[in-house]
Amino acid sequence: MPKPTKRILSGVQPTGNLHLGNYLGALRNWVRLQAEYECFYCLVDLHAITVQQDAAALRASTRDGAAMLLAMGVDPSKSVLFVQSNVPAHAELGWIFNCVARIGWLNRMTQFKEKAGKKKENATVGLYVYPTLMAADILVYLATHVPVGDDQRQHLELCRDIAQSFNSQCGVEYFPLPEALILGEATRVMSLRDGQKKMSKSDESDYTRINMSDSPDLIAQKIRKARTDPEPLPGDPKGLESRPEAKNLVGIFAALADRAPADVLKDYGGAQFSKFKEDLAELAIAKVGPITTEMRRLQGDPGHVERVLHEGAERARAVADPIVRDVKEIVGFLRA
Ligand code: AQP
Repeated sequence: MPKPTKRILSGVQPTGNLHLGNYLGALRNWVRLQAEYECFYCLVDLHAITVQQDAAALRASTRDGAAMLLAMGVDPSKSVLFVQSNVPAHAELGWIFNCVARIGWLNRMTQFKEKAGKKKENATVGLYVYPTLMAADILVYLATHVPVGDDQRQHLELCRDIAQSFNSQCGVEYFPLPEALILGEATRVMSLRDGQKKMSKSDESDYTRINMSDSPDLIAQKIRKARTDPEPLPGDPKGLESRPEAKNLVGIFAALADRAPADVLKDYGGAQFSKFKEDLAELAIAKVGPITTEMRRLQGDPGHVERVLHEGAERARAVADPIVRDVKEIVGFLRA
């Protein structure tokens, strides 16, 4: 079988609301990359259960997550959209990779440290081995490129280490070394309340993020209340150093407007935040609003969303299953 040269895999957790960080850091690029790559996009529910979930809420947010991705422009006639747990090959390869990755490698993962926090001993084993499953998600399609936000850079490096280690341990050139695609002006969108913390679904305060399902009024209110400093905006990006909240808002503006931050500051250098925030709110509402409307329409047609996911899982299994069969052969498992 010829190996793909331009194949993408990326995933998003179906937990809670997708936010502007997910959108600008990753999901918007998913849509753009469809023109150039063969794309596999999944809702990673196996990753979601690394922390405790309510079953009914998980099911509902998986459906809603799929509706949101379709509303953003993921096109099932171009890309394969599916739910991770519907393709058992991910978990099978994940186990094999648990037997390739070293404890020392996982101990270096900063996301585990952040998510487990002070209660490390109480975190699930699943949360600890999250990056080996993520490597399986990617490599079970022999994906060559992975569009992600900057926070996933370290996990991608681990995925390459696993691929390389598997290849050399088994004396094969089977897995590619996938490249991260970290694209755009907002690869790390920060919390609206703290410019040092990433915007995140699991932050307790809803005012730290703009959800893709927020109403226009709520978006405007959150931007008005976003933390800033008392200085006016600088005339160029150098003036944003050591002003994390200002830098974040300018980055969000630039990404939404598809402009460089320097270009945005040409218009706003010397302006007060009140004026800038008003324009930012207008821009965010103009970009997010149509997606929310389409998402609501799709929520009213769950049959369509389920059909897309069912067909996506079939197409994903057709690619992943033969790859796992190859891997089992390479590892030395007896065929059934
Ligand atoms: N703040 C962010 N800025 C830029 N990109 C981001 N991503 C997440 N947050 C930001 C990117 O979104 C994609 C999907 O992320 P995910 O839902 O699978 O997991 P996550 O990175 O753990 O997202 P959250 O919001 O931080 O979820 P919780 O709070 O549950 O941990 C990824 O490509 C990610 O890089």
